[in-house]
Amino acid sequence: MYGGRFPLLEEQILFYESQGYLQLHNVLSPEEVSTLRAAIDVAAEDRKRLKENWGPRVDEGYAKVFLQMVNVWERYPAIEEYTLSPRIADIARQLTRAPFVRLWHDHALIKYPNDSKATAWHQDKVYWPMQESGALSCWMALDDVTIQKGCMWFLPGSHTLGPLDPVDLGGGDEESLLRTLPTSMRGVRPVVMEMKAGSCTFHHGLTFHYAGPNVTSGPRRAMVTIFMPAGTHYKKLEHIVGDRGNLTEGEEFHGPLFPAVGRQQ
Ligand SMILES: O=C(O)CCC(=O)C(=O)O
Repeated sequence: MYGGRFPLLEEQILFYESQGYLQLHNVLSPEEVSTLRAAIDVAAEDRKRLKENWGPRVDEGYAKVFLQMVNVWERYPAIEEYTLSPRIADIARQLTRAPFVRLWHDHALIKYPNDSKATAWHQDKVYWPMQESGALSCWMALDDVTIQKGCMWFLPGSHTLGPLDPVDLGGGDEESLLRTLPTSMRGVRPVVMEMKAGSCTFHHGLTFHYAGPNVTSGPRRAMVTIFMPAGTHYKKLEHIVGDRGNLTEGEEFHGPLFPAVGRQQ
């Protein structure tokens, strides 16, 4: 499962480079989607039954944004097969034009039906302990996602702004972006990423993104994998996955906690 390559056109890579995101349809087959979705459901059930956290210690406000289970690939072989899969990692490699990429972490993000808040507009890179800005996320829809379901939105070209201040992820509403953005971006319209399960988006770590609350009667399950281009260096910064790997300031990411995936063929 999840094998093979998903070759991109040069124009898709150029689009990603200029806009900071790319949407790709039918990356997973229906069978692959249901296998991964079932594995995520098992993880969510186990987490509840075992009274585990598997994510950041969060306050009430943040908990309503989504259920976040971090580094689930290490706990479930069925999820590991997806997270380290050549197909997804190779798309990340193509987009970053690197010889290979390394996994930073994965996380399953579930917005439960009629019981969630918006994910505030934010940039990811400002929370990541990396010196360079090339890392990116794959947001894989495991349910059909619409605006009502809490799909992703991007602000095209916002990765060119560079890192801005971190925000309170639990405190955002649709208007929050307008208050935080530099005036140069105020005329740019956010783009909405409705899509079918098995389709995904990739976004650059500096691209502003948002997801609304899930106001439907079914869950919004997404599997997110974050990749760093080869040669990314560690920067000391507190992060939800903890200080993994005992890296020192300026050291290149390496080792089994950050496996090299998606090597050039
Ligand atoms: O799924 C969401 O609500 C937000 C996801 C997100 O912020 C991310 O993948 O970086």
